[in-house]
Amino acid sequence: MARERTFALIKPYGVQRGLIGEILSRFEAKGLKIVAMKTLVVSEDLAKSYYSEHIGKPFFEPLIHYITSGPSVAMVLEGDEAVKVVRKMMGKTSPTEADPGTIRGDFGLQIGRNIIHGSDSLTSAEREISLFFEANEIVDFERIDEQWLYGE
Ligand code: IDP
Ligand code: MG
Repeated sequence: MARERTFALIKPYGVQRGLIGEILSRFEAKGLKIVAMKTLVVSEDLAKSYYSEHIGKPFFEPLIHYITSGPSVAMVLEGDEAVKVVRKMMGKTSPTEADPGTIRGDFGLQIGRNIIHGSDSLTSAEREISLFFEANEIVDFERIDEQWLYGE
């Protein structure tokens, strides 16, 4: 299994609905390491680069409007197969299809008001991490429970 870093963003409605702590505690309890994190209001320029894969789709403009509408919390999460693990913990894109027990399945109803984003591949993770963080904002450290999480 490969140790990976992935990018996650608690979107404006997740912040406004007071779900930052709930979401972070799920990631921490899973064993993922939060190696970088910040609160920011995503600018229009950043939003357009971040969601460039969706340019031209009918939901692109509303998505940009939503993501820039208030503070978000950006983070880099590290752990074995972190990209896949975070996607599974988030659940399907549509909150009405996402399974109970997943973040989207538990805390929302509308696809246009998703409360969280997670990178869909290692390539996207690298791209998104570099859009939101400078290299010196990402911290290498060991959690005290790592030998219990990963073995020797
Ligand atoms: P993902 O967030 O599960 O990776 P993407 O297809 O990358 O899903 O879509 C990015 C975001 O765009 C979604 O989180 C959602 O907020 C929004 N979105 C995707 N599809 C639709 C749609 O059909 N209608 C409205 N918003 C959508
Ligand atoms: Mg996506």
